Amino acid sequence: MNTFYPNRNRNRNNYFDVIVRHLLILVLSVCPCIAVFAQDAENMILVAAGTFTMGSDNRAADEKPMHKVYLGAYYISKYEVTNAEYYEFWKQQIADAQGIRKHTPENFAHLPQIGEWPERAEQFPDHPVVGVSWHDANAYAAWKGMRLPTEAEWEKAARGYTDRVWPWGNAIEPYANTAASDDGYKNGLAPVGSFPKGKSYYGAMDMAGNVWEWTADWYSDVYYWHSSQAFTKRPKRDPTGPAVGSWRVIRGGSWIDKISRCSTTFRFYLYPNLKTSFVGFRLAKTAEKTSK
Ligand SMILES: [Ca+2]
Repeated sequence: MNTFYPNRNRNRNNYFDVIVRHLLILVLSVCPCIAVFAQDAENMILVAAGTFTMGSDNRAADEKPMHKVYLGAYYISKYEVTNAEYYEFWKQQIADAQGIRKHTPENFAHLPQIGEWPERAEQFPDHPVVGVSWHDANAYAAWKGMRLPTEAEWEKAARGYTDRVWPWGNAIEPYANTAASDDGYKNGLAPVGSFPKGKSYYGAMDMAGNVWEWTADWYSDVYYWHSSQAFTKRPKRDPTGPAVGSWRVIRGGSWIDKISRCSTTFRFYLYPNLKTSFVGFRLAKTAEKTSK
């Protein structure tokens, strides 16, 4: 009797382990993005649901006016996507008849501090990936089971609930990789996270400088004005930008920009198929709703 029950319990535990293991394999095979996201969870920041102030009354015309926007909970990358991370995506692309893989970053042989692809993935693994189009960024995000942040999500992650001019506060500080010569990375990219004092309210790194970051939204110079008007039907919750456009929004400034273009509200734009040495991206993901 004394030995029977322990054995039976052990068998029961073994059955339980087998069932759990098979269930896990089944779930992961149905949705591999769950596994990928789990690996990245530590580098994703949860931004709690709530209202924040979008835009500025004191700066460029397309940032006006300040208006309240509500966003549901979401995750945003702590860091810009790196060369090493993008390489994992790129190497499993299937090459065409000319040997060219889809979503290949642009080469910058004339900029040895950035270099050619894929050599720079090994040479500068922790640098943000550049030379990627908006379409490349979206393809990578989808591969990771995520997406690009909306312009509203990007701005909230950069400034928090306060009207910070820069992610770290309102005073100009050398806490970002910009065109300034005293930031330690003159004329080139910095490894992501090189400016810990420059972290945002939520702890996101390099939201000012290093590389501009693609967002999901189309650009419109009157988008903020339109969003603030009571008569429009623009959603005041989780807005996704204009319905149509020619350019995609990029945010945060870069290593070639003055710090004035690296503020939390400065808006800029680029044709989505362009691949430049100063635009990269970070990822976002909608947080699952918790049941009440
Ligand atoms: Ca940046």
